[in-house]
Amino acid sequence: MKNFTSIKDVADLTALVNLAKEMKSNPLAHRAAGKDKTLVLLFFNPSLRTRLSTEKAGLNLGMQVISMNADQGWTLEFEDGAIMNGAAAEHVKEAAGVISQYADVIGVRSFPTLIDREKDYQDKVVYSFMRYASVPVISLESTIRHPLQSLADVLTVEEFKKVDRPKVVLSWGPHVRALPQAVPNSFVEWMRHANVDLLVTHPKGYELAPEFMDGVRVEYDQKKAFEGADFIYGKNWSSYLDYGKITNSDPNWMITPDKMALTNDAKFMHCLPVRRNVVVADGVLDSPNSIVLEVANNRTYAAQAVLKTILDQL
Ligand code: AN0
Ligand code: CP
Repeated sequence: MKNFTSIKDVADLTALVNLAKEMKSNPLAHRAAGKDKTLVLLFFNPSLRTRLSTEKAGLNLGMQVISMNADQGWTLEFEDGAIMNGAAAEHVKEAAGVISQYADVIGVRSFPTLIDREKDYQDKVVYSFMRYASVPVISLESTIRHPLQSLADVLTVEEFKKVDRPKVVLSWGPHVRALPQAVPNSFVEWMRHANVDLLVTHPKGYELAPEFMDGVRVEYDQKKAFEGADFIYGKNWSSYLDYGKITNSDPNWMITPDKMALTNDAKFMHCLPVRRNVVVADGVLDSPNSIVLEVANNRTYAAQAVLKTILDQL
């Protein structure tokens, strides 16, 4: 694994999940792996979980960790051949090259514009860093994917499943703001490589990009989708078809205890942050079946497995 931006960078998912389990059982066992190595994390957008869990993963491996908020006052140019007489003070060619002088591994978070679909789906920020950095790059949630989240999601399902091939339902829920499709895109991309029966439910108009959904089952009746589910994964996303728009905010799509009662005593998962009583009702988040904090805990070990794999190859 040179870089980590999608499932395509993973040679053996089972082996990576097993490594994450091993990290969880003894988080400080590999402190020598990252000795004298520096992890630099760049955040073009805010983060609570990704920032703290990836920092902690690096620290657990003995790395030195530097995080930088890159969301204000530092505008980069990403276009080849640009005449830089606008707002951007620096080209990613120099920026990625310079950071590579200080870092052994670089992490980058960059959200979509949700305005220009074609441009967003080129995932330019993370791929530009990969192209111009001379050290490995990991995605801390790119424009269209969130692989560290998805690895933690696969690990969590693996830990909590009661049957060999559980029914996992990704359910859209309403939200007041337009959110990226990165988490659901990635969730689908990873779960179809895991041993699960995957079903996606959302209102008409919220279909995800065909490049992620090819062959994945969709059920437009949320209640029907919940029947017999072993895991419900709640998440809002904005429309891909009417790009970046909120085309439906029907409160009847909120995930409620009544709907959870239709499942096979399903565990409830969410990547967080979550808006209570908008996406998901208190009664679900506060129930014993909610494992949202365990998902967040697993973010550390997902990141630690990825960093360990990369460090071993430096
Ligand atoms: C972000 C998103 O939906 O992609 C981050 C979640 C991991 N969520 C918000 O901005 C609320
Ligand atoms: N789940 C997740 O990535 O959360 P943050 O946006 O807080 O990092």
